[in-house]
Amino acid sequence: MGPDDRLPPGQYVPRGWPVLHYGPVPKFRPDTWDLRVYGATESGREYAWTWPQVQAMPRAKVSADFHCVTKFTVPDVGWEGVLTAMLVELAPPADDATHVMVWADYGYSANLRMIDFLDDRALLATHQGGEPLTPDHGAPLRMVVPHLYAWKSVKWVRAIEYLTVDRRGFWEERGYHNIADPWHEQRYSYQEDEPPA
Ligand SMILES: Nc1nc2c(c(=O)[nH]1)N[C@H]1C(S)=C(S)[C@@H](COP(=O)(O)O)O[C@H]1N2
Ligand SMILES: [Mo]
Repeated sequence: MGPDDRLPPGQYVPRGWPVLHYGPVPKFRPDTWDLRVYGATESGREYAWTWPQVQAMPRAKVSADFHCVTKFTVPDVGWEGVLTAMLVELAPPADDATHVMVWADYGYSANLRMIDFLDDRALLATHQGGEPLTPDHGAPLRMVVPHLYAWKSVKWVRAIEYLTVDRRGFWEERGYHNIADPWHEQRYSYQEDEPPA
C-alpha cells in the first residue's frame, strides 16, 4: 500500500508537525487545574478530577494519522493517555446523552456525536511520541479523535459536557462541518445540505 492510499482526499504529508490553533497558549497551573464532566450525566452529578487524579487513571496507547482541515496529515502520531471509553466508565452519561461538547481553556470548544467521542481510538492524551505534550500541542491534556478532522482534537481540555441536544462548537459555528469526517471530505458546513457522496 503506497502512502497515498491511506491519505484522505486532498491531504498531503508536511515536513514535521505543524502547530495550529486560534488564540494564545494557556498557562498550565497544576494547583488550580481540573478536568470536569458535567451536563447530562447518568447520576445527575458533576465530576471533577485534579491533575494527579487524571494522571492516576488507567492509560492506553493509540497510534494514528492526524488530519487537519487545512490539508496536512501527520502520519503515525503515537499518543498516550486516557481512552474516552474509560472516562465514561468513571463518569457515565445519561441514556439520552447523544453528543458531547469538549471545552478548552479560553472557551474554545468542539462538538462530537457520542459515537465519535466513544470511537475506540479516541482519547484524552497527556503524551505524544513518548514525551509529555508540549504547551503548543495542548499540555497537559488534549482530546484526540483521529478519525475526524483535527479541529475536533481540542487542546488544553478542561471539561466534557454531555448533551441531549447537539450544539455547534467554535469552528462548527464558523462555517466548518458539524461531523468532520476527512474520508468524506466533510470540511464546510454548506456540505451538510448535500446528499452523502
Ligand atoms: N483549544 C484549542 N484546540 C485546538 C485548536 C484551537 O484553536 N484551540 N485548533 C485545532 C486545530 S484546527 C488543529 S489542526 C489541531 C492542531 O493540533 P497541533 O497544534 O497539535 O498540531 O488542534 C486543534 N485543537
Ligand atoms: Mo486544523
